[in-house]
Formats: sequence, C-alpha cells, structure tokens
Amino acid sequence: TANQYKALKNEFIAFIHLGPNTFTRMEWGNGMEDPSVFALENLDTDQWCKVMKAAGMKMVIFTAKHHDGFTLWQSRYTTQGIMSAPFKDGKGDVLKELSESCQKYGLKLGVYLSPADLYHIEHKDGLYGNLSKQTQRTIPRPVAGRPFKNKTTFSFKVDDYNEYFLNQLFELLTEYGPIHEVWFDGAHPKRKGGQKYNYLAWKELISTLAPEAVIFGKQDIRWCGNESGRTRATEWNIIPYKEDPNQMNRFADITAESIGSRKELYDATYLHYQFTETNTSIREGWFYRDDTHQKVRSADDVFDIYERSVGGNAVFLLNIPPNRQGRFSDEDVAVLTEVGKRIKETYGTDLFKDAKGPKNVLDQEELSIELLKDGVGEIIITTPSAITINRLVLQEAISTHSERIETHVVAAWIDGAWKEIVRGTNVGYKEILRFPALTASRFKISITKARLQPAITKISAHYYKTRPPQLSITRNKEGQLSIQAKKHDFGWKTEGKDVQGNLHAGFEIRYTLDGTSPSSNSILFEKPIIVESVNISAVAIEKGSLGSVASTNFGLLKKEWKIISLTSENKKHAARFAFDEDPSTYWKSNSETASHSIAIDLGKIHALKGFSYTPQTENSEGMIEQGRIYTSNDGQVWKLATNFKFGNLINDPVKRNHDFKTTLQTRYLKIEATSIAGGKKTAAIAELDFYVN
Ligand code: FUL
Repeated sequence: TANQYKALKNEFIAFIHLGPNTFTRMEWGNGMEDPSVFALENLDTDQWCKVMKAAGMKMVIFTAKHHDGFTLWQSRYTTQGIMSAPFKDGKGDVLKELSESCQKYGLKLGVYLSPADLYHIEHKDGLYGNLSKQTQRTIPRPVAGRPFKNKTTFSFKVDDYNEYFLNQLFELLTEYGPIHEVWFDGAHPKRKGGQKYNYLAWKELISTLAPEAVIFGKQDIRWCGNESGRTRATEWNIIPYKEDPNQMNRFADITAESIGSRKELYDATYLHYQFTETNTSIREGWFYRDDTHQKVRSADDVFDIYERSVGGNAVFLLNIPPNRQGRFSDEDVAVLTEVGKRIKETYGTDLFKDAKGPKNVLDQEELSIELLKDGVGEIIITTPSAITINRLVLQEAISTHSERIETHVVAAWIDGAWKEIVRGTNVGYKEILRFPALTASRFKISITKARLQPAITKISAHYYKTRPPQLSITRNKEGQLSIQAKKHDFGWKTEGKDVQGNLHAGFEIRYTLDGTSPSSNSILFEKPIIVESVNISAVAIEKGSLGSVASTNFGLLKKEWKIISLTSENKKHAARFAFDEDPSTYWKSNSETASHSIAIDLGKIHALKGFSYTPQTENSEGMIEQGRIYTSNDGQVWKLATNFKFGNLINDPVKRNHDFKTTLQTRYLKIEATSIAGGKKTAAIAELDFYVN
C-alpha cells in the first residue's frame, strides 16, 4: 500500500519505552503499581527529538500504554495513569508534549497501545476478560465535561474491554496530531477470561481517523521474530497466507528463518506484502534502569544493525528509554549522535554520482526503472576516475514491480579482469552490500536469478570510514581476561581473511577497572590478566582516535564453586554448566520434578550485592521468570534471603541483573525457580554470576 511504502522509506525510526517500569526498574509491571511511582522529575521531549533527528530517524513510536495498563496521556476512561501521578500534579501529558516536539522537529509520531492490560486483568472492577456480552456500542463513549473536537462516531458490536480499547484509540488518534503508526504488541504477560480482540473494529477506527497510519503486528508490518536486532539474511516481504490478511482478525507471529521462498509461495492461497521492523533497544532492556549496570550498545553495534536492517529490506526500530529525569542519558545521546554522523558521512554521498551506465539506476527518480531480461541481467557502471568503495546499495522498484531479484553478484575490474567482490540474495526495498575497501573504476552488477524481469531503480556506491574496532571482553574459568576486536559478521565469504586485521592497521587497547571511561592515559592491555569482581571498560585507539567503549561487569570467579544440592539435571545439560563461564552451555532440570533448585558452595564467605541470571538461548525452555534466593551458614539449613522476578524472557533472552536490597554475607546460596516463562515445566540456567560491587 502507499502507506507501507512511505513507512519503509522512513528506514530508521525510534521507539520510546517510558512508564512506571522506569521507576520500579522492572521490564514488565504487574498492573497494580501505585500511580505515585511515576514521579518524572522533568520532561524534555525536545531533547529526545533533537537527538533522534541527529541520529537520522524519521519517526518515533511511543508507549502510550504498556502491559501494566498505565496511560501516559490524559485518558478520559481510566484513573490508572498520568492523571493520578505526582508528575505536574496530575496535569501532565507526555504524549502531548512529545507530539508538540515532533511537529517542531519534523518527526512523525506513532503510538504503542498494549492490548495486554494487567491493570484491567488484576483490578477487581477490571474490564479485561470480565466475560461481558458483546453489544452494540457507540465510540467514543461521551464523558461529561470532556467533549471531543472530532465529532466522528462509530458503532461496533463489542464487549467491555474492546470498547475501552476503542475509546482509548479514539483519544490517541484524534487529539495528538497525525499518527503514522499504531503498534500492537503480541506479547502477553498474562491473559484472562478468554478475552478476544475485535481487531477488525480497531482497524476500521484506525483507517478512518488516521488514514496515513500503518499498523504493526497486523496486516501491514510483521514482527521480525527477535528483539536482538537481527534481520534474516534473506528477508522477503511477500508473505504467503492461507486466509485473506485484509480480513483477518488474528495474526500469528512469524518466527521461522525461511519465509517467502518460492516453495513457500507455491503453497499460498494469498500473497501479501508485509514488511518487518528489526526492533531492539539501545540499552539492556526496553525500560531505563540505571546508568551504571544497564549497558548501552556501542555506536559500532548500532551502525552495524542499521546497515543489516535498512540494508536488509527492513525498517530499523531502535528503542531509546528516557531516564527518570525525562531525558535520554548522555551515553545514549553520544551513541545516537555518532551513528547519525556515520550514516550521513557514508550514505549522504554517492560515489557513482558522475558515473556512466544506465541512467535509470543512477538518477534520483524513483519511477525511472531499469528493466532487465526475464530472470537475469547485467549492469555495468564506469566512473571517470578510480574510486575507493566498501559499500554498494541496490534498490528494486518495489512500489511498481514488487520484489523479484533472488540472487546477485557484484564484480570490479581489477588488474585487467573482472574480480568478484560480493554476492547477495534478495534486494527488495534496499540492499546494502558490505566488503573490504577496493579501488576500481568499472563495476558489474549481475542479477543471476529473479522471479520475473528484475526492475532496479537505484544503484549507488559508498565508502565507510573505518574506526578503531569495537572490542569484546571475555573471561575464562581461571579468571583470565582477554580483550580483542569483536569479530564482524560480514555476511559474505571472507575466505578466512581477518577482516578486523585488514581494516585496522595497528591499534592499541586501553582499559580501566574502576568504572571510569577509558582514555589514552588508561592502562595499556598487553596480555591476559586475572581478575575477579571488576567493572572493566576498554577502548581501542587507532591513530590517536578512540573507538567505542566496551564495558563488562565481572562477578566472582567461579573456579572453586561446588554444587551442594540439586533437584535434578538433564543428561545433556548438567548442573555444572550453570557456572562454567560459557553461556552456550546450560543446566536444565527434569520436567517431572515438582520444584527446581540448585545450591552452590562459593568456597568462602562473600558480601554479595547482587546476581545475574543468563538464560539459555537455544529455545524458549526453562526461562526462570520468578524465584527465590536462600542463604545458609552450613549448606544445610536454608534461610530465604530475597525473591526475584524477570519479565519478557522469551522474547528477549539476555542476561538479567537483580540487585539485593541488603548485602548478603554468605558462602552458601540456593536458587529456586518458582515460575517458568510461558508456563513451561523445566528450569534452565546458562550462567550465574554474583557481584560484590
Ligand atoms: C515486547 C514487550 O513485552 C516488551 O516489554 C516491549 O514492549 C517490546 C517492544 O515488545 O513484546
């Protein structure tokens, strides 16, 4: 649709998660939060917009209501929200301020309205799953003293919760300027009463009130299947369906790796264009927690995801959670500004600008299209003088000819012969091809397989100036810490070449162990060091310029730890894997046992400030959502020390931290799983860490 095409052209968009979780430091709230927790100190939506603009983002999607049910706008239909919070004495409206800033800075606005609503599930008068009858109802329901300027009304046959939801959508879509995307999350911490959603009614209301909006989680945009910023190597946007997606009420998540291949399309009843948003967060978790433990992605990392998603036929949706002051934290700002600079520097200049070749692929016109021979074809581009490039961008004319290219190869004329430099699969809206820098003046783009005549609208060439590499910090069981350049996933045959080595001629690594930012005066990393319980930050320095900082918090050394009791272990997944410093191996309990726990002797007494749990990532089994920690003086008699709770583990299975309210002085610890995500029956631990600082 025209709306989908416009939405794809946004390329890089922002997500904002803000709410009671920002204050309770939870990923998922429980719905019974006292609104007084939402004590935002200041709110600076202008700062958000300035930074998003500098990053090159075109739209921002705001969590108007997350799963906890708390509304961040002045809704007429609830008191569980900003109207009951201390922020601006209950008069604040975050969405209003954001919509004004968006207009000021020229950003589009989208809203996230969670269908799951824990307040309405948990509250005694809650409407979610209250088994109310579907009757004919008028939307919006009038509220005394709060008339709407927009006089449109709808009549739908729906139950209480759907009416509530439609009334809220009406407010969001009529009182905050044009809305360009509505985001429906498929995640549900809990369900109740067999609550169904009348999506077709929601859709009718949205298309009437916000005709420019695309809908996420439904027919327009599909979930990418992960929350880690991964785009499939081949991301087709023509998706096979058995039923007509334009009439469907429910959309299942599409998580399979292979989608839209010829074979899958042959089995389809309907072919439907549905692109994806590669969604992830700049921080560990969707909500802000703190500036010390909660790590921020580096500029390298964000730029890499940008190239893989925007250059992988998808939109990049990056979450930036504001802090408790109502601003983006400094580190997030620095990363976003740097990423924006790199995007502009790299993609703002087309090195094929003066080149000779088919005019249709070199000009800026979207509708001037180069049609090749059925299924295959070749394009040769020559530049007036040799250019040095390491990126090539291809775009198909998807708005008129859809997606056709299945495989392609790029070659450069080097030393009197064509030398293959990179291969790709599909193209679609945009393909960014990455390869080590080369210098040439003739390039050949061959389409080797296509579903019909390849229709190309744009080919451009670019140079990305490499920076000192991003680092990875690892520790083995003996406590030996190594810092090295992170291996980049270049997605093409590297012939065993060391890409980092090729790109970076000599860099040094400097680090700190006290939590401060490393600089050229910090300690030089020369050989592996032995460390226990440190917060290490390291940076690579190349020709005087500093790369992005990598930080890791290491807990106690695990060498001397011993298992003192265990409820059960799976044959393949022994308990010792829970603390072997290797997150790819894990302990898994047996499903038959009624409870799951593991008790460990740490070798000596420590003053423990917190722990972290790394879930296994092989599948969605065994994610410990809730549990208890016990301590003991002798490893036999146990005392309950604390409870812990982690949300959203299945969608986002990354390391989770839990700080203890009071320091635990102990040598013996028992971790008991009391609830497993998704109602599963076994518990699993990939890695356990305990921190003394
Ligand atoms: C998930 C939610 O459960 C997370 O809290 C977050 O909102 C993310 C974007 O979607 O499914």
